[in-house]
Amino acid sequence: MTSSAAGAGSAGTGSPGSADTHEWWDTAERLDPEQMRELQLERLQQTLRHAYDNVPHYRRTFDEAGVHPSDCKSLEDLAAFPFTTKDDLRENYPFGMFAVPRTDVNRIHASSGTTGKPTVVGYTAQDLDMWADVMARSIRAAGGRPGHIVHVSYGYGLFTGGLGAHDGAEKLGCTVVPASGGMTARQVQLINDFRPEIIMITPSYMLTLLDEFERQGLDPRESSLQVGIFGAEPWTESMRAEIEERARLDAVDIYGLSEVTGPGVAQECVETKDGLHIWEDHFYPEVVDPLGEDVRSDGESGELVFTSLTKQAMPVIRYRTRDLTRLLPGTARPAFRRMEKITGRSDDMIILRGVNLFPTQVEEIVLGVDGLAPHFQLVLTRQDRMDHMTVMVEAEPGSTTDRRADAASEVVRAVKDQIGVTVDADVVDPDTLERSMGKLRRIKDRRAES
Ligand code: DLL
Repeated sequence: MTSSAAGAGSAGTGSPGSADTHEWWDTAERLDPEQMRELQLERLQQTLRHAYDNVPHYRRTFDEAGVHPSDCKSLEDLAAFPFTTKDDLRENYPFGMFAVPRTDVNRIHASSGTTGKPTVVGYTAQDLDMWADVMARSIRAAGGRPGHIVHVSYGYGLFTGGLGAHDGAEKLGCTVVPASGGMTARQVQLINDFRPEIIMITPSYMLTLLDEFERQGLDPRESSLQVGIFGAEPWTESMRAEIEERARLDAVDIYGLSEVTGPGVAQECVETKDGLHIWEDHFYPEVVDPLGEDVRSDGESGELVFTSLTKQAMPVIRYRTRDLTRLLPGTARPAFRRMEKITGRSDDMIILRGVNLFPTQVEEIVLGVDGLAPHFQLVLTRQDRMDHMTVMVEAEPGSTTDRRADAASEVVRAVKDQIGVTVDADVVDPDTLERSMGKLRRIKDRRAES
C-alpha cells in the first residue's frame, strides 16, 4: 500500500494523504466568501434567464408571480421568485422541465418516489462533467486521493447514488469497484480481496455489511477501509460513533438529491467532521419556513431550498427539498457554508398525539442503551382512535432476558423524557428485523390496518 486516506484519525504520514494541506484544492475552494457571492450572482442571473427562456413552466410561474430574470440584481432578490416542488416535476413528467432539446440530454435518472409518477432528471454532457467534478471534490474532502480504491455500494441504475459516486471517483483518478447494492456476502469478500481504502454506501447498509463481516468470522476493524462516505438517508452522531468504532474508519456525511443533481451537493470534510460544506459554486442554498415561504437567516433551522447555478438540461429554481437543517459558516473550506447534519424530512416527521418526532431522535436513544443492536423500526398503529408507536429494536446477540427487559424500559423512559411522548418498546431477537440494502425506511405505518 503506497497511499493512505487522509482521515483525521488515520496515521497519514502526509503525501498524498494530508487532508489539511491545501495543495489539492481547486479554484473554487480557494475563493473568499465575497468572491464566491460574486460568482454566484453572475451564475444565478444566467440560470434564471436560461430557465425563463427555455422552460414553459418557469416562464408561467415567474409571470404569475410578476417577476422577471432581470429583477435579480442581488442574491437576496432570489426570494421574490417562486418555489419549485416535487409536484411541479411530476406535472411536467417526463421531459417537461428540460431546458435543452432532448437530443442534447446525455443521461436520465429518476427517483421512484413512494406514490405516483417518478420524478425525472436529465443531464447534458456538461452537466455530467460538473457532477463528476463536485463528486470528485467530495471524495477528496473526505480524504480520497488519486490511486485509492473506492468500493461503491450505492445502487446503480435510475438512482443517482451508484453512477454519481462512480463518475466522481473515476474523475479523481481512483480505481472504482462498482459493487452496487445487494449480494452482501460477496461485497465482504471483494473488500477483503481488493483492499479498498474508501467505501461509499448508505449508513444502514454499512451496518448490514458489518454484521456480515462478523458472520464470516472477520473483524471489520482489520479491513483495509479507512474512510466511509455515508449518505442518502438521515443518520446521527451516535451512528457515526457506532460505525467508526466497529469498523475503525473515518465516517463522513455526503448529501444530495436527484432533482438538484444527485450525491455531491454537500460533503463533510474529514479533518473537521462538523457538518457538510455545500458546493455553493454550483448549488445556491436557502433555508425557509417549512410551512410557509419566509426565508430564514443563517443559523436558523428550517427547510432547505436549492437553486442550481450551472445546470443546463434541467435548471431548478428554489427547489423545496423537505429536508430540515440550518446553514452555518464554512470552516475547513471557508468559501462554502455548511449545513448541519439533517434532522429528518418534514414528511418523515411523525406527529404522535401532538408531539413531533423524528426517527433520528429514536436512533440517538437506541444507540445509547446497553444490550441493543443498532437495528430498529418504528411501527405506527391506531388503538382506540389514538395513534400509537412501538419501537421494535433488536437485542444484541447474547443479551439476557433481564437485560432485554431493562433495555425496553430504558427506551420507553428516554423517549418520554427526551421527546415527551409515551411509546412502547419491543426488544426482538437478533437478526429478525428487515436489513437495509440501500435506503432504509424506518417507519412502518400500519394505522390504516387497525
Ligand atoms: O439519495 C442522492 C444521494 C446518493 C445522496 C448517495 C448521498 C449519497 P434521492 O434518491 O433523490 O438522492 O434522495 C434525496 O435523500 O432529499 C434527503 O431526504 C435524503 N438524503 C440524501 N443524503 C442525505 C444525507 C439521493 N446525507 C433525499 N443525510 C434527500 C440525510 C439525506 N438525508
